[in-house]
Amino acid sequence: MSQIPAAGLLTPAPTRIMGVLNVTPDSFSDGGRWLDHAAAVEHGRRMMAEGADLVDVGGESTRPGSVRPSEQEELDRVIPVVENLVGHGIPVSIDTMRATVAAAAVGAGAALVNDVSGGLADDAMPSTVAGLGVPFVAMHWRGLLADPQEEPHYEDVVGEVRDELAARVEALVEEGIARELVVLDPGFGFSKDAGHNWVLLRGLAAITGLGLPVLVGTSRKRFLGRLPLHTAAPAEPRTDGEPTAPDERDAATAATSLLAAQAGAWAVRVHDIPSTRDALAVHRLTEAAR
Ligand code: PMM
Repeated sequence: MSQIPAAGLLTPAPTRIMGVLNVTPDSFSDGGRWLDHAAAVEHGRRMMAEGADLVDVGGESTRPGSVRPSEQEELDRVIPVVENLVGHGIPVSIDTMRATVAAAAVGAGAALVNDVSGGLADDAMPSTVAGLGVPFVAMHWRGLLADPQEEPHYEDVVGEVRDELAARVEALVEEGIARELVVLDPGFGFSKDAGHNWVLLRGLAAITGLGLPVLVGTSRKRFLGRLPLHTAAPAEPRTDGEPTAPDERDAATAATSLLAAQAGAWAVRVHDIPSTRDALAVHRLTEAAR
């Protein structure tokens, strides 16, 4: 099975675009839309045509309260889609917390494993990925370790996320994953409230400063749904009214993509490709202007 070489995938600038493809009934933004395999593949191909660099295929929603699919259900959702996209020459990452799913997806040609638990949900994940020899995205999420109802608490969210990710890297390397294949993700919205997300976005350079590639996933997340309605309004998120619908958050997402690129992120994980593609082009052209 053809695979995109890891080295090519992880080269630093310019910031890459990872297109989100959730083959789930219940993801918060695109749940249910791509459960049909043909529609999922079509959407993956469209995102590539629009400017994505790789497609992140996931079969499990992490939305609070969602019921985990069985391992077989997850495999049935994602593997045919991975196979088909790879068959079209598309670089694919597999978004999973299960080692068996990661191994099957890489067997089907996926080039990267993206684990929102950072390898903590399944004891077999680190050694499995070490054996597969593909890059591994370790995302920061305390939710698996703490009571999910518990409010996230940080004295210094940037410093604590940085230090916890750095410790995760050491643990993963200890389990056999090559350091140069680890990608870090601060985990926007995962055991972080809106205030934490804004501070983390401002402090992203501390995460990229760890010297490993960084993936940023802010796309359509709730903290982008309550922006002030007027520039003269206080620079604080609104607390009144309904948040905007997830697909109305793409302009805000594109702005975060620009900030991520400025902070040196390796890639951004987004639902809407054109808005982020243009934001990243603005960044690149400004950087190159003389
Ligand atoms: N967010 C979601 C799912 N997977 N993976 C990484 N690495 N980073 C993220 O921020 C992340 C992720 C949840 O969002 P979705 O429902 O839009 O997929």
